[in-house]
Amino acid sequence: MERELALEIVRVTELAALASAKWMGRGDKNSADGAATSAMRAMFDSVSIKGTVVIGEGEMDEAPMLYIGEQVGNLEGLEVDVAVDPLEGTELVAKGLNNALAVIAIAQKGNLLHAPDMYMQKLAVGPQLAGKVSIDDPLEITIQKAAQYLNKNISDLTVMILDRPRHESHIHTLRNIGVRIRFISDGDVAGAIACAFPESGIDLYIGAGGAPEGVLAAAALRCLDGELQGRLLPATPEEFRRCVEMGIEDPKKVLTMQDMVGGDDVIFAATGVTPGEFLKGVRYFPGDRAETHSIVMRAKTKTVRFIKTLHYLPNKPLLQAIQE
Ligand code: VTB
Repeated sequence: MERELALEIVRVTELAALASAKWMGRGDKNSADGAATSAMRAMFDSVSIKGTVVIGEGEMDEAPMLYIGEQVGNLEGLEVDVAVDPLEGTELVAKGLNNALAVIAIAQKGNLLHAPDMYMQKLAVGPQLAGKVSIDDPLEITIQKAAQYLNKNISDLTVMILDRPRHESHIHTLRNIGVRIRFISDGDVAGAIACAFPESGIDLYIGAGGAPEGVLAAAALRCLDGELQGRLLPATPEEFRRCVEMGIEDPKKVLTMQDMVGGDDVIFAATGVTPGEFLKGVRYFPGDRAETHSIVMRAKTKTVRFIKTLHYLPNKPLLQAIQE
């Protein structure tokens, strides 16, 4: 993939973040999501790709735009798979809580897993633990290995997990072992990626969250030398069938990084909507200015760029069109 694409993509996540940030704390997650989605869709038109959405806002008949199968980009460039979450953490924005992101991953056609909209059991780690732990191990063993390879006391390890009743047994185990826990209410893409940034203080991310979010986090972790292992959790025969229809022959198998993000390259971009572990949120300044913080990276070159952008809002016609 051409490296220029990385900078084109980050402009798309920036606009989605700017659009949804207007809704922070206003208790309306649907409007926040709608604004991000419209902005992302509109901005994609200027990107030089022939993209097909493989992870998006829903099925063709469920979502008005950025639905699975939709063509995006100027349709002249390279044929790519596009995974989007215009607003990862709609509830976070509605409540003004941390870790909401606008996210895109792009890979050459056929290389991103078409993850069905269901839960995925996840284990995410940073570079020091990549290849050293297994989602098949009991949690106690994983924690012991993490302590050993990170050269930390078990009581100094920090595990991040979504605060959900379905994680009761994990939480019970973690408390018995005596590790520290950081609960999040939403936003497991940011949570999983945080493991690759030592300054976040997160050593492991575990638990069941959205499968599409798992693929997005895996794309980021490929660029950062981290790892995410996943296992789909089809809850009904219907969900099981859906996995098979989407080309996942054995829905219960462990999904490796290569299963989720194949090929030799992937581009990942995210812009912070609310403040987070590794990105600041959108902030507004006098004179119609707004600042965004983004990360954009490529698996092939492993370049990780943090981009701080000062936008002049009156010069953003696409944004204004959405807000009217
Ligand atoms: C996570 C999280 C998302 O959904 O995937 C979570 O990353 C899991 O679903 O931000 P439940 O809310 O059903 O537990 C979100 O919180 C929302 O998509």
